[in-house]
Amino acid sequence: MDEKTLKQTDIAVYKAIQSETRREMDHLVMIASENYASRAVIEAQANVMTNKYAEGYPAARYYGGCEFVDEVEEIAIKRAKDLFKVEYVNVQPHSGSQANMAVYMSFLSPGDVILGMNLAHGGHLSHGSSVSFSGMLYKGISYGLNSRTQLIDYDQINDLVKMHKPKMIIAGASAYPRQIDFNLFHEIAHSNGAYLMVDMAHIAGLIAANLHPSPVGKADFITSTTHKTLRGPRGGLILARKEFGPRLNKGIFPGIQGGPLMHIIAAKAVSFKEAMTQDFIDYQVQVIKNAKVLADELMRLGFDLISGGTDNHLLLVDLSKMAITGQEAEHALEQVAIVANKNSIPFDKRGPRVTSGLRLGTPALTTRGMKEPEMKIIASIIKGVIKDPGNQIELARARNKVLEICESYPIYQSLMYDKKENIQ
Ligand code: DSN
Repeated sequence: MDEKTLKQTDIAVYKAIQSETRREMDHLVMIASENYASRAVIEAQANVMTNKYAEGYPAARYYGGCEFVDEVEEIAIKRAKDLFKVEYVNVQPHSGSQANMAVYMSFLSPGDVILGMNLAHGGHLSHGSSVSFSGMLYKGISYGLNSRTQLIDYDQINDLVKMHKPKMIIAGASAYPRQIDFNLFHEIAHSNGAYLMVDMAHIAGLIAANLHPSPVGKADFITSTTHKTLRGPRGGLILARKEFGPRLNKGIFPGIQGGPLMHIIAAKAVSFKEAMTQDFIDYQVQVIKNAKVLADELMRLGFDLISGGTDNHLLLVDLSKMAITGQEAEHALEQVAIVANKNSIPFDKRGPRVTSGLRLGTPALTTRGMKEPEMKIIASIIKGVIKDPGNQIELARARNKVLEICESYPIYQSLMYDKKENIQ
């Protein structure tokens, strides 16, 4: 076989990957759902298991030659069970949305009512939004935050449950900076005969490190992604009690997926091993400390934050009283190599493409080793940029400062194929 390198085979893709590696090195990644997977995780997903068809489950496949992919899937399942202390795990979902879809397809019928968090209040598309399969196939009702406390309104959830009798209640969020009370969700679901699904995608790493209460034992079904705070490869995960296993397995395959991505499952296994270490716990402790310092510093500099702070890895800046939209803030920050995302805030008067909010997260910065002092510096850069986004001199100064920080906390140097190469 003619073994050509990627560079020889496809220079365009090679260059794009080099440029992305460089971008991830010299930007401050503050998108709350992103992280830097370890070199071991990245190596594990670039392997020959991408070649293997393995429809079915370990020791019960529809293809021959599965002995080694069986090994990898069994390792991944065992590690995830140990990590989250749960009876059943499915590591095959290609994404968080696929994991959610498999749960719905396994336990709901089209037209059933589901109650999830409003997208504009921090929920996720796949929790019943009308533009997602979840709101097209099922009747999505949504709860939100209390307008005064800006915390999840559990009284409203109780009222909505009584009124709409959902078959499933969904807890979990993409832009909620506080702890979620899974006990209360469990009580409401249990006393009203509804299933409880927790989508822990954002906080899976914090839960694995015991820094956020676990939904295990409270929720009937738990779904997650593996690439956010959990810091694994891009993918999904389902956890549940053993009794639900057979239906959930069928829900994923043959229900909504064909062959599992065995190379990604190998990388998931590696990330679960990493998540069982003291280093990982220390990392998650620092993620939360960094978020708190960033929040306190931004508030000291005059910013409003939804709920007045954070308990987890993210914060949501309320720009509604400032002369800038979420979209403009995202764009201005990008000019100085800070990557974040605009986000709707509760009761936002602007649409989802513009928004009045900015979501900021600390998982990726913390992976690079940044701590409280850097958070203070970054808060002051953000203030300078957002308060005066048209000041080109200030923007250039801020960009240099960001580069300096990035150089002091290097990442992925060993992944640059050719460090000297000039990438256009
Ligand atoms: N899109 C993800 C996020 O950014 O939060 C959620 O799946």
